Amino acid sequence: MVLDTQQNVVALAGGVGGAKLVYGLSQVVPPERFTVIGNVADDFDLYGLHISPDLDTVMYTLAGVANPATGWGVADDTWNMLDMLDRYGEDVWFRLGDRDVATHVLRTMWLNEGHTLTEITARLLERLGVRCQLLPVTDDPVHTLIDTLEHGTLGFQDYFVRHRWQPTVRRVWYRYAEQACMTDAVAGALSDADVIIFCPSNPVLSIDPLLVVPGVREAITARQGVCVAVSPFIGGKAVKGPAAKLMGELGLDISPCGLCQYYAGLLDGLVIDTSDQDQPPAEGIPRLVTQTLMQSSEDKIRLAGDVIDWVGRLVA
Ligand code: FO1
Repeated sequence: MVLDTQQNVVALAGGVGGAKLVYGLSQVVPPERFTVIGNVADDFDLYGLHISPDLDTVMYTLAGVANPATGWGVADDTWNMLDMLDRYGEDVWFRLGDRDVATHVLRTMWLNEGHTLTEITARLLERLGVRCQLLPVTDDPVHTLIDTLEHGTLGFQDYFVRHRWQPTVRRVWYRYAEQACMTDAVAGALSDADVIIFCPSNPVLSIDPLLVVPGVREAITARQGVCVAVSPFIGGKAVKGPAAKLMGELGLDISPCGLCQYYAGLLDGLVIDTSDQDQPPAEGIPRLVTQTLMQSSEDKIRLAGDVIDWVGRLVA
């Protein structure tokens, strides 16, 4: 059911929750009108390879090869490389599947040849047969760092994977963000966007690292079209991952009103789950109440259709 939309739709996404809505949107928006802006602040180097987990999660999802059990990594992957690294006595805390490694090998090789992450991502997508655009927000390094009570400052993957997001978070910050440049492709996509959608990704760990890149927030504020967020919370809880725990530790309110405050000045609308419909509305921000839990492909496509439909009525 591809909608006959003439609207350019841009989704801001990171992580597994965001990728689910990206999949739904890719099924209802024509590919030439659909662009995803992806987070690179989770990127890191391991075994000499450059790994871009959030870009890969979105890319594998769009290509239909994502591991359905985890949401990250490649379906039907094997772990021979990891087993051998284990045999060598390496601490294999970050699970890189054999097929997944092919992506990191190519990305690292092309980076070493001087190509940008934007060019490399486009090339990987093309080779996987994906027709919409996935744009890293910047080609420059930005690193999410987490100040924790128990372990001091941790890199993102140390916090998220090695420590399974259990440490108490004191502060989240984005190293090198001020020096990073939004790419021309991202600037163009945002200025041509009729609809900007903040996917139900972790606001602090996935959406903020996009908004802190100089120019991104300004481009969204200067939009011609509308900008809406899909809440990642259902009944006051995160569907998956650390969003509710982490935002609680930072003293942030995860109610619909709290989310509108968090994205203050950016939103024309908020999509919330039916279980949150009794929560007070945020003044001046229209909302769509619908089922936001995405378990099946049908759920993802239905939610994407609901959002696009509603946004169309917001514009009219
Ligand atoms: N997440 C985990 O919880 N454990 C892993 O071992 C792990 C490996 C991994 C390998 C490649 C990849 O692209 C992603 C991977 N992830 C893993 C997910 C990823 O680190 C996080 O989901 C994101 O960075 C958070 O958005």
